[in-house]
Parts: sequence; structure tokens; C-alpha cells
Amino acid sequence: MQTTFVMVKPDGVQRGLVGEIINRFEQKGLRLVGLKQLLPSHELASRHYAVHSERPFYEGLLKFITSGPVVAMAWRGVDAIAVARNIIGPTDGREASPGTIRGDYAMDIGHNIIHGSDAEETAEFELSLWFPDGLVEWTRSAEDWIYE
Ligand code: DAT
Ligand code: MG
Repeated sequence: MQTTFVMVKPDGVQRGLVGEIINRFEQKGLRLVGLKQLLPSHELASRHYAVHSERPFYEGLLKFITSGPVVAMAWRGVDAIAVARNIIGPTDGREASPGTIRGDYAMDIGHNIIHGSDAEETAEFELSLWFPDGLVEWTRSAEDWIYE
């Protein structure tokens, strides 16, 4: 089992996509183990995107992520990091395939609706950053039907 950090960005919240997005992860079979809405501080956003601090789009990215509420989520399942990235689709919404969240809802590389961790170390870092009080431990009874 892996746990991954997923966040609906301000554009996804403003466009009313929160329910649709949660639905996709939940129906796929991932287990929701953390969920909250918050207006990210500049400090939180800059720590989250620290790896991009030298990139030309960094300041614009921070301005965007702090421009309105986001919905932070933690999803658990077998290979949850890669599974979530597949549900999300590639960074550029115009290149993302239909059926992915970005492919269905995004037309931009910056305003691309949603974030998902890209590796085990980043997932661990991002989960501790956004959910410092920990996650919700429970077992989804449907997992007996989701996994062999
Ligand atoms: P991803 O979100 O698919 O993991 P990333 O980690 O490479 O993509 O970049 C983080 C975010 O930064 C991305 O979701 C949107 C923004 N971004 C990336 N490349 C960009 C670019 N060339 N111009 C503007 N924003 C960009
Ligand atoms: Mg990334």
C-alpha cells in the first residue's frame, strides 16, 4: 500500500470540480485517508513547490496556488502514487488525453486543476507538510472486492 498527496488547485475549486474529482479517485478504488479545504499561505506553497524555486514560472505558480482555497487529500491503495498520476494525466492540459482529469478539464499547463505526488519520497514530504496531524486510519470494507 502507498499513500499519495493530491490537491485540487484554486482553478478546480472555483470551477466546481471538487466533487467530480473526489468521485474519480473513490470509484477507482482508492481509500480516502485525509481531506481538508484551506487557503494555503505563501510559506506553505513555497515549501510545497521548493523543488521548482529556480524555474521561471515559480513566482506565478505561488501566486496561483495562494489565490484561493484548495482541497488537500490523501489517497491510499496499491501503487497509489502512479495510479493517481494516471487519473490526473500529464502536466499540460492540452496534451492530456480525454479520460484523465487534466485531459477532460484543463486547457493550460499552469492552470491544470490538480496536483499529485510524483514519487514515494515526495508523497511522504507533501503528506507531512499538508497533514501534519496525520491521516485517518480505517479499512474500507469494499477493498475485499477491489483487490483479489
Ligand atoms: P506536475 O504538476 O504534472 O507534477 P511539475 O511538477 O513539472 O508538474 O510542475 C509543477 C506545476 O508547475 C505544474 O502543475 C504547473 C506548473 N508548471 C510546470 N511547468 C510549467 C511551465 N512550463 N509553465 C508554467 N507553469 C508550469
Ligand atoms: Mg510535480
